[in-house]
Amino acid sequence: MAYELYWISGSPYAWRVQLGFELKGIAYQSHRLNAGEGEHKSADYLAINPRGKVPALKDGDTIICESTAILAYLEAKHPEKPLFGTDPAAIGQIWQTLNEVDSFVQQPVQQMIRPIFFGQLPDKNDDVIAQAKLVHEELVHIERRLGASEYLVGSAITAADVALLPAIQGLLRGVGKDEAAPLELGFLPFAETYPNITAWGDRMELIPGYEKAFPPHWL
Ligand SMILES: N[C@@H](CCC(=O)N[C@@H](CS)C(=O)NCC(=O)O)C(=O)O
Repeated sequence: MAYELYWISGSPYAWRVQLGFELKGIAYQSHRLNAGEGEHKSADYLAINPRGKVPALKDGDTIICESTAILAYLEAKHPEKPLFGTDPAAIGQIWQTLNEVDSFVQQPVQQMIRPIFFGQLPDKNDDVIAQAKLVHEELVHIERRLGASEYLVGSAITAADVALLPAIQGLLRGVGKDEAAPLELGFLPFAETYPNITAWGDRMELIPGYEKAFPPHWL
């Protein structure tokens, strides 16, 4: 039976799972939910994920929610083309980085770009600036790491890279909006501020299936 993936366009958490499917070369049945119409809060979907959040994966009778858990589930079922490492040090470092991306990058990026996307400036200028400071603090660490290795953990793409990419793409989309310019958040030009992250992002865009996983409503 085919995997069934429930997702919303632009969700960084769903996007990382879609990238995981592409990297592993696994087919899935796509269920794109329309957030504007509240499809993720429908009774049918709440039966799959009672929190009404995406992504969710259905594999026969098995349902897995939470993006990182879905990636780990796929890894267990398809260990070829590993995304979670094969030796203890790499496995530990990948999980460490996944948690760091979620706590210290994705969260503040989300808090920073939401007010930009949802027309809440200038009221929320101070909040956005405060979150941007947190994002910079973390990107400095990541920039250093990507100066020392090709990917976040070693020389091959792992789940940590897959998780970081949508956060960076969301960040760039947010700070590139005209409304954000007066705030001078200090990210742009990104290639000058964070050259190693930019070069890593360019490599990540070469992932087979990158275009397929790209949020359709951003095109
Ligand atoms: N920790 C979860 C986060 C999932 C999440 O927050 N998804 C958002 C989309 S980015 C969502 O479904 N939001 C809809 C809502 O809360 O109404 C994961 O890793 O999957």
